[in-house]
Amino acid sequence: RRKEPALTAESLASDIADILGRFGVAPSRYSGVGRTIASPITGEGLGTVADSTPAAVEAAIARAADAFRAWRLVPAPRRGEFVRLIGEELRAAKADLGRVVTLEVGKVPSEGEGEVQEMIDICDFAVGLSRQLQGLAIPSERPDHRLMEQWHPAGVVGVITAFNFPVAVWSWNAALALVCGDPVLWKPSEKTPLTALAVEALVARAAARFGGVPDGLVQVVTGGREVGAALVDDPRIAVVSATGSTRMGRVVGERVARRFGRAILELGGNNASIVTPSADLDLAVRAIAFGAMGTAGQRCTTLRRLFVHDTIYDALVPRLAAVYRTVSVGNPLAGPVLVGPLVDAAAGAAMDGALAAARALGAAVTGGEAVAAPGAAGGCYRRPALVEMPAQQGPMLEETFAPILYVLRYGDFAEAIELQNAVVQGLSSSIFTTDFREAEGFLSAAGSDCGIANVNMGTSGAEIGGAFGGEKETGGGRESGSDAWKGYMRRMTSAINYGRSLPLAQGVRFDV
Ligand code: UN1
Repeated sequence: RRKEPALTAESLASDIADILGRFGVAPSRYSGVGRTIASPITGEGLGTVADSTPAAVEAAIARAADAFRAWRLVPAPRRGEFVRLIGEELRAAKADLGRVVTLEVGKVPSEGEGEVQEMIDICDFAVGLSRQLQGLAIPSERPDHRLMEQWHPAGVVGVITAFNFPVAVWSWNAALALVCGDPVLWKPSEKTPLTALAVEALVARAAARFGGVPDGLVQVVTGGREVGAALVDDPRIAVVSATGSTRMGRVVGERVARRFGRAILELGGNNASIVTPSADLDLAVRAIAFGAMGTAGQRCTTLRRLFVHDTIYDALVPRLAAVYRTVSVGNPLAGPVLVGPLVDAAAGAAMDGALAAARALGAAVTGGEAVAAPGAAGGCYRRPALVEMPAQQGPMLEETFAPILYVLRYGDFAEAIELQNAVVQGLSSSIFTTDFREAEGFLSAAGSDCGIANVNMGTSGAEIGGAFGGEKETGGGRESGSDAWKGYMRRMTSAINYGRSLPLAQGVRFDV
């Protein structure tokens, strides 16, 4: 069905307009007066999207608050049926929506489609969950009493997402929020509103099939920081789920806390892997390559630090360097490549700056240079960089959103764990070992301090079934699977007296 690879600005723009048109997005939404949305592939415009005005944001919040009053009364399994229909629309649109992700974010096609698969998966998960939002029945200490808890919808959920997973992260939040009884108001990254408009249209299709979805249940508002701030500060928004930098999350967390709202924060990562003497190096090389170079290093879970035991350093690191020298980098539309563009020139400059800082500290760098991509001169392409560091310092302590892997030797296992935990971020981590003491030690309370800790695999590419998020400056939030749904509901504890007397708890006497 696909035409020849679209390489000119006009053909990219018409490609995306074609898909959005088929989804039913009104052309005025992506081709009127507004911000120009550039494709990272060519640096040229895909369309224009107007920022929501303050009045429009206010109206959207009000509509969402109204929708809450109705949606919270719909039985949860019925709410699940709506999410099931969203999942169906996503299945049918997987190739097209994946293509929109590729055009707007520059992801290689399999990763663009993989992101849509992640949305489908969380919809399936949420459908099942819609029949399992269970509370507890708790033994009461008083005779003829029952103690129980229920989970009720929390209210409107504001979802602020980043450019790098422009649709999957929304779906982790939205699929749960919708079955939990909460309307969803989405502010996508100002770099990626087109994917959001595409998803909004697919949700509208599902809503039409469902019938009776309250107006304002799922909405998109577009724009920059001010639009996000309007959601963050509004007491009608019960939960603010924000993904992005630690700098952004600190502001969001403080402002939501000031009004006693609830924030779910998924912020920076500086993820590490440890390679021990017993590791399967073939497996480790592939896992490290995908973790560090996949998505051009622009995942919050990207592998950024590697600690390699002295005794295997010379067996592993030259092999990795060979991969870094040869991995295919280029225009993801022009042919199969593993590494596509960085999101924009600023990301390239940040990468260059981090590499310069590492070199100044004495690092040896393989790769990192600009790559010319035929037919995509305006895109920002960089060969991933493998950076052998003399010590863990400087840029190695920061998250630079680019494909840079800092490598350091270690001597003993305890030192490796200490190095891995010695950063402010705490998202993901992994160990390569066939020694069960090391594997279990890494997963123990004295091991990795991250929200995610894997064995014999990389740091990225989490499945939706687990709770996703991290500790320390990663923000502490959990989204997606396991019991992350509880973040989208309020807990009600109830004691019920079915007797004829009034025994007080703790044996207190109060006889009036
Ligand atoms: C992100 O980069 O914000 O675990 C999310 C992963 C993906 C999600 C990444 N499932 O790498």
